[in-house]
Amino acid sequence: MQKILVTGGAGFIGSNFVRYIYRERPNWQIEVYDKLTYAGNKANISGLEDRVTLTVADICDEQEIGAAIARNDAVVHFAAESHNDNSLHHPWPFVKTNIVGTFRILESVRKHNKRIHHISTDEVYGDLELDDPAKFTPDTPYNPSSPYSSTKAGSDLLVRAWARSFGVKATISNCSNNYGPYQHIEKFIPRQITEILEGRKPKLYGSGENVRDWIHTEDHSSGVLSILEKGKIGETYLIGANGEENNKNVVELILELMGKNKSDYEHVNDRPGHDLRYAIDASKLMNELNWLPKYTDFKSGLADTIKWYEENEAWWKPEKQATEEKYKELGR
Ligand code: NAD
Ligand code: TDX
Repeated sequence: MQKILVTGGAGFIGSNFVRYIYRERPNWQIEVYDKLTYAGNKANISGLEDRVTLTVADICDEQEIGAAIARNDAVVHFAAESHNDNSLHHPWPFVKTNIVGTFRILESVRKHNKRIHHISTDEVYGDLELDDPAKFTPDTPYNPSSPYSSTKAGSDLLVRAWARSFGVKATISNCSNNYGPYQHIEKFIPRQITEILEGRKPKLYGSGENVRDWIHTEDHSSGVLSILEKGKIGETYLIGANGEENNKNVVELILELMGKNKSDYEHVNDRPGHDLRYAIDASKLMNELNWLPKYTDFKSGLADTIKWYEENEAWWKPEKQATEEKYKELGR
């Protein structure tokens, strides 16, 4: 593999993946293909220009995406509308980008006989009870709750059908909640860090008992590279790092790491249909492809992430007011 197309490569996880590949595969050329929505930012991939190019276009644009796929060896497909709260209020962009956009990509990789790795989420499996010893496995039935997760589930099913019916060389990964640098401040962890930096209190939805299975974005990147290079065509792999934490504990830890009183947060309206718990069993990826997460010390990963937001105020500040205005309308 010499040339890869990374859709959504100017977003949070995509840009971390681009940096990872730039470092780990010095002979690869990377073309980022990104519409630069509110969630995409050119600055996320700056400084890599000798081996990374940027094409600003929509994955739903048949001509543009077709030409980009034709000039590369493989596509890693991160581009999506990614925020659950947005999907509850404006679902159409989710249907369009996540389902129609993935359809366009599949038709093009089919035509040009290219390899595709599709990035997805553990949310396609729905949620688990707090006291359930079970975790999601690749055999867990799909049962998505929100417009976001249902459109991601739809995109996964399209990929599976194109692999089976047309022999498209596809793999899929479903990963748990990522954290790390360059994450948009609408998301849970960066929202709380930047609220504290602005002198306000963190905001916990509902009781705060909901559990997420946190993984550092570097570990997501290494999992994706393993699957891209060694994964079996047609297979689905789950990526997770045994990082279950409830939201209340995460908020308390952020407050403690930022030198504040642990109880200095507020409860706000809950998210409608709020999934209770996610948990990933990544043993297939570990056993079959010898993958292991490295950044499993959540406290130190969180401390590094806090430091990144403290040092990169110019990156997030321009988005802060508009993001909080959106939340204000929702009472969250
Ligand atoms: P993000 O919202 O930060 O980035 C999405 C990127 O896609 C942005 O750069 C945006 O400009 C681009 N994009 C959106 N619509 C587009 C379109 N129509 N055409 C071209 N580009 C478009 O999202 P993220 O958190 O980095 O998530 C990336 C992928 O990983 C998504 O597929 C998401 O479902 C998946 N995922 C995310 C998480 C998580 O915790 N954030 C966990 C598991 C899986
Ligand atoms: O201010 C907040 N307060 C709060 O309690 C926000 C923004 C969120 N929350 C809660 C809701 C969730 O239980 O924190 C948890 C995490 O919320 P999000 O960051 O919105 O993530 P989530 O809904 O879990 O989805 C994320 O992980 C799976 C990503 O956004 C998805 O793209 C990915 O597929």
